[in-house]
Amino acid sequence: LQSLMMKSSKEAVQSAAKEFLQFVNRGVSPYHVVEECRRRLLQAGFVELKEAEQWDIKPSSKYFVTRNFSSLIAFAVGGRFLPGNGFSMIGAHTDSPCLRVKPRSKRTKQGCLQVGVECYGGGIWSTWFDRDLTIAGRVMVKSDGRLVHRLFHVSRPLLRIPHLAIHLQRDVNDSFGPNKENHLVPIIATVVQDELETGCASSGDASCAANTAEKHHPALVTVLCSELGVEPEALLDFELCLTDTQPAVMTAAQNALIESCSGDSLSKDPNVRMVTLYDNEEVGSESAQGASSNLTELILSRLSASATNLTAFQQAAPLSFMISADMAHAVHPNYQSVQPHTHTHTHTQGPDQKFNSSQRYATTAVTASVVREVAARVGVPLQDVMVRNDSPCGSTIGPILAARLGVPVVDIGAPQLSMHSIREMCCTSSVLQSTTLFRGYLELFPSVRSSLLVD
Ligand SMILES: *[C@@H]1O[C@H](CO)[C@@H](O)[C@H](O)[C@H]1NC(C)=O
Ligand SMILES: *[C@@H]1O[C@H](CO)[C@@H](O)[C@H](O)[C@H]1NC(C)=O
Ligand SMILES: *[C@@H]1O[C@H](CO)[C@@H](O)[C@H](O)[C@H]1NC(C)=O
Ligand SMILES: *[C@@H]1O[C@H](CO)[C@@H](O)[C@H](O)[C@H]1NC(C)=O
Ligand SMILES: CC(=O)N[C@H]1CO[C@H](CO)[C@@H](O)[C@@H]1O
Repeated sequence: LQSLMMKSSKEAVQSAAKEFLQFVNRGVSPYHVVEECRRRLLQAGFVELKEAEQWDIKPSSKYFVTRNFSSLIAFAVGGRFLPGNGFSMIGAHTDSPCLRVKPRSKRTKQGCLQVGVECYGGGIWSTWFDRDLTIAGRVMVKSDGRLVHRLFHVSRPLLRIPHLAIHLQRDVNDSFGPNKENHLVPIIATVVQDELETGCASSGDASCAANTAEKHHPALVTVLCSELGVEPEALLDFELCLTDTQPAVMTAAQNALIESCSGDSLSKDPNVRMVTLYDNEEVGSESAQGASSNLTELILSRLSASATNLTAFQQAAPLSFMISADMAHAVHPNYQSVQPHTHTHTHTQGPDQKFNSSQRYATTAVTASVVREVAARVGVPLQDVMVRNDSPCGSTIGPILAARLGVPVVDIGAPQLSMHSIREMCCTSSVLQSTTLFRGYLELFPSVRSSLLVD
């Protein structure tokens, strides 16, 4: 029996990890992450709402709302929810460090057609060299006089940032610090150049370009237009990320929400179960659709609104809770001497609770205890992580939301290696552990809270 159980749990780990990979491969830009989440939510019976419209929210029902096509908030209303009751929330982000095409990207050097890019977030830029890169994002197209948002993703390789030969930089293995303006400029790959041979030859840069099509090499414009089926004049603007693959921790949170609605626990839930996915975390969260915006506050106050109970929203905050779900640093076997943690931990022994008393992470003794109780009830191991006193410390959306909403928050992360590389690495078991923990939290939080905490 035990070997059978081990086999089935191994299969569950594998299938959760495979599902996750599919999500990662589709979530090539914040817009694609939101589109993929939207597709899965609609499939699971969630109803799409618009911020600008009036809402008629019913108990035991499921909804979602997006902002700027790059942030998304999904929620399932408990059957016993009343204005003033709490919110069981999980927050994560849709963006990741990457190179983005500049608004005027055309560059030509030594007969090479190049695409000027901007660095978004704090990436390990050396990992972007010698990779087959492609482009994904959203394009604003003018169609019948209207502005239309179109998603764009080509799966074949289009661009490459070549390394300089070792013969010309003998110290490359000892020190490789690319200059972000001069060295980090991709060349449009031969695939596209071949396509270009049929059209006109491009040269020069974009300094005197008069329209969108002239700001970029025809090689790039041709790919955009042929994929979208539009003429170059219809291209108004775009936000395009260079991509190989991207991390997408939020899939565990959203799957947990969808799965938590499958039984009958939602009908007895006094809370609203919610997953919030924000854009712009990698650049500080200050934007119309970032965690610092009042998007969350606006949604929570709409759901708490009551004609007879004017302080319902204020009363909901202390009854609510948020898991800020990000990633954490696993101990690197090759760099143990510089490992930043005071607590040893590995990337296989469960999600980390992240602590920093200077509030770089929002975890408190109370929020950590609540999650420990949930984890014990659903059988997921947890680790504790804190950096050394002489090491720098990262941060997340956790402290931002804790401060904005006045809601207790815990920072949790699946341990990973190569954080912010173009190819990050984490243990396959992390996906199922995270989904199980998050689902358990969404289903159990109100009862765990009332059994543990005295109001
Ligand atoms: C939408 O998000 C993108 C990417 O973060 C940003 O560049 C853009 O300015 C945003 N648009 C609006 C209308 O907020
Ligand atoms: C307002 O809502 C809270 C939380 O549900 C409840 O405890 C309180 O009694 C309500 N107040 C009124 C006046 O309905
Ligand atoms: C959101 O921010 C705007 C601008 O600062 C402010 O007018 C509005 O009251 C805020 N809404 C909430 C619910 O905080
Ligand atoms: C906590 O964060 C502060 C601010 O970044 C940092 O100076 C400090 O070293 C961190 N300490 C620990 C133990 O994480
Ligand atoms: C760390 C390392 O292997 N450095 C080597 C990188 O390559 C140059 C050129 O062959 C060597 O001189 C370095 O010792």
